[in-house]
Amino acid sequence: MSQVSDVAETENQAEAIAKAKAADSEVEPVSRVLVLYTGGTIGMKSNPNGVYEPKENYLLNELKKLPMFHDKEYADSQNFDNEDTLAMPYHRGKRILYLVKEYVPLLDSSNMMMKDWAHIATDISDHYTEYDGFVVLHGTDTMAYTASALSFMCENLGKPIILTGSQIPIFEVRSDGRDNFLSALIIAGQYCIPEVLLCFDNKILRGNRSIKYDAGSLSAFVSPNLPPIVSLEIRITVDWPAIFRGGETEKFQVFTRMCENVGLIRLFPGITSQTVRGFLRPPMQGVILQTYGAGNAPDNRPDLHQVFKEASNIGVIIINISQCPRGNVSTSYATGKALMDCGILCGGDMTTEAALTKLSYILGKEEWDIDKKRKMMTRNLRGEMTVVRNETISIMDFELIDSVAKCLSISSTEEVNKLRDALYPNLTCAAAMAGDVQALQKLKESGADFSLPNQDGRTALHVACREGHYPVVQYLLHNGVSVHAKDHQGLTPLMDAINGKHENVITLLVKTGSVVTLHTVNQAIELCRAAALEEMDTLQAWKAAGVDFNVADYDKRTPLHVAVACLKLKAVEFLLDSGACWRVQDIFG
Ligand code: ASN
Repeated sequence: MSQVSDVAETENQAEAIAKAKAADSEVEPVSRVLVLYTGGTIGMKSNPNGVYEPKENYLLNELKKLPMFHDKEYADSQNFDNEDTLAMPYHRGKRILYLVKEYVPLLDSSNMMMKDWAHIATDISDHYTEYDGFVVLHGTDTMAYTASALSFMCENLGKPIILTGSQIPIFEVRSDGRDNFLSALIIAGQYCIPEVLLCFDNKILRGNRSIKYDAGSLSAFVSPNLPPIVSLEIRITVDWPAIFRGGETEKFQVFTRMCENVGLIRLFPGITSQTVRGFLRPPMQGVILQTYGAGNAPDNRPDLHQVFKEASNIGVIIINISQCPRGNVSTSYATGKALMDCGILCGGDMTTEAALTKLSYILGKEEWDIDKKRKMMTRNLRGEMTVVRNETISIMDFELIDSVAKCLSISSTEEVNKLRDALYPNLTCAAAMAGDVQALQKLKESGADFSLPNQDGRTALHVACREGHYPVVQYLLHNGVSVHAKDHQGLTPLMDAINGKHENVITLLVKTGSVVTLHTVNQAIELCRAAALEEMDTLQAWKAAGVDFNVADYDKRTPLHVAVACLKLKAVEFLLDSGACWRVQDIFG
C-alpha cells in the first residue's frame, strides 16, 4: 500500500475512532466490585442434623438465580471476559459488575486466625487497581476483629472495603443476608469512601468502631462511640465530614506481619497479681487491659502496680481501655492516674477489637523502636479513636455562609448545612482552579470538606489536576482527597492531569497510587490519535501515567502502527523507546 493511501486510511480511521468514541460515551457507566467470600452464616446451609455449615460452590450459582443480584438478560448481552461476572440491575445511574471469589475452605468466622486476615488483605492488594471497591462476606462472630485488623493492615487506603454477613443464611425464606449484601455492593460500587466499613441492618459503621453486640438480633452490630457513616433508609445518607482521610501521598499497600503475642486482661475485683504476672510473661509483647468505667483500676494494690511496672520496663506495651462499650478512658480519677504512673497507655474510646488489632499491627512493625510503637499506639491512625480538639469550628463562623444564610432567611442548622453542602464544593473548586492554596486553607478553617464533589461529580482535586496546580494538588492530597474519586463521566483526577499534560502532577498522582482506569480500547484510541498527530507532550503525559503502549484499538492497531503509517518519525522513536513492540506477534501472539 502506498504511503498516501496509508495516510488516507488513517484519516478514515480517525473518523471511525470518533464514531466509536461517540458510541462509547453512550455505554452506561459501570463500576466493578470484588467480593471475597470467606464463609459465615450468610452462605451456610443446614445439614441433615439441622446444624448450619458452610457449603462450597453454592452461593455463586444461587445468586445467579436472584434478579436483584444478577440481571441475566443484560449479562447475556455482554461479552464478559469472565463468565462468572455478575451484573446488578441498573441502579442510580450506574451498573455494578462483580465477581465472587470463594475461599477454600469456607470458614465459620470463629475458626479464623490472623493468617486469614493476611489472606484477605493480600487478595485486596493483588486486585486493588482492577476494582472500585471490595466486599468481604464474613461470619458475624469475629467480623469486628477482621474489620479492625484490615483497617490497620490496609495502608493509604483509597477505596471502600465493606465487610458484611448475616444472622440467617441468604437463601432461607426470611434472611437479613440479601439486604446486607445488596447494601454493601451498592456502597462499595457507588460511593468512594476510603475506609474499611461494616454493613449490617441498613447501616454502615466504621469497621474499627464496631462490635458484635447482640447474638440474637438482626441488628447485631453497634458502633458505641461513633454514629453510622451511612444510613440506608428510603434515602441513602452519607455523613461525608465524618469519613476518615489519611492524607498520605503514598500508594496503597498492605502490611501482613501482625504480631501474635498480644492478649487481653479483663480486671475484676480481687484479681491476683500472680494471675496477671503469669499472663504478662514472655513471649507476651502487648496487652489490652480492660478497666472499670472511665479507665479505673484499684489504686490500693501496690502488688498489681508492681507487676505492671515490671512488664512495662521490659518493653511490654499495656493499653488501658474501658470495659464499658461506650465512653472514654480519662485520667480524672486517682484510680485511673495510678495506671498511667505504671507506664500504661491511654486507649481513649477504642473498642477492644480495635485496640487489640492495632497493637498487633504496631508490634509487627519491627523497624519501629519501642518509643515509636508507644507513640503510635496513642495516635489516631485510622479513625479508631476520638481526638478531642480544644476549639470547635462552627459553620456559622464563616462570614460568607453566614451572610448568604441571613440573606435567604435561613436559620435552622439543617438548612445551613444544606447551604454549606451546596456552596462549599463550588468554592473549593474555584480556589483549586485559581491555584489558591491560601483560599483553600481558609475554606478548611471554616469547615469545608474538600472531598465533596460539585454538581458534575468533580472534586477540587480534579480541577487542580486539570489546571496543573501542583501545590494545590499536593495540599489536597495531604488533606485526604481521594485520587480514586470519579466524576460523572467516570474520570479520575489522573485523567484530568493527562488531558492537561501536567507531567509533575501525573507523577505525584501515580506515586499516590492512582492508575489509568480508562478501558484499554479507549486508551488505545487516545494514544493512536496522539501518535497520528505526533503530539509528543500528550504521549509523554501518558507515559508518565505508566500506560502500556502496546494497547490496540478496535482495528487491532497499536499507536506504533499508526505512527509508522503516518510517517511520524519522532512518535515512532518515542514509542520504541517506551516499550512499544515492533513485532506484531509479540502483541497478538
Ligand atoms: N458463627 C457464624 C460465623 O461467625 C455466625 C454468623 O455468621 N452469623 O461465621
